[in-house]
Amino acid sequence: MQRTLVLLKPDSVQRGLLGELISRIERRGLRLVAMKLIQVNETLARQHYSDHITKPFFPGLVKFITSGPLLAIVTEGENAVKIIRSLMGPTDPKDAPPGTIRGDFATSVGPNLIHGSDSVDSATREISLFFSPDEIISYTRDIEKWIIES
Ligand code: IDP
Ligand code: MG
Repeated sequence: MQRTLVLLKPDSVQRGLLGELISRIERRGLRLVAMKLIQVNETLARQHYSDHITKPFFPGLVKFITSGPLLAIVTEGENAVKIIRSLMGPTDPKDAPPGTIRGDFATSVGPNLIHGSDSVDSATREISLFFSPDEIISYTRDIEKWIIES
């Protein structure tokens, strides 16, 4: 069982896509175990995107992610990290196939709607930036008793 951090970025809020995007995560079978609408400040933005600090797009990325409220979500389930990454599609929406979130709703690599942690280690780090342990509420769904370990 894995947890991963999803951010529905300020463009998702602005475009009224929160329900659509939450629905895609939920109906895929991942559980929403924490969720909050927040306005990210510059300190948190810089910590969250610290891997990209040397990239030319970093200042623009920090401006964008702090430009308005976003919805932060912790989602949990089998292979949650990879499943969210595949629901998102590639970083640049012009390479994202239809059926993915970026392939269905985005055109530009900046405002590309959604963040998902890229590994289990990143997920642990990023979740702890956005949520305290007591804000995460684990539960199971009855269907999960049929998961067969390989
Ligand atoms: P990811 O969101 O698919 O994991 P990353 O490479 O981690 O992609 O980049 C983080 C975010 O930085 C992207 O989602 C996008 O918003 C922004 N970004 C990445 N590459 C570029 C670029 O070349 N130009 C502008 N923004 C970029
Ligand atoms: Mg990334």
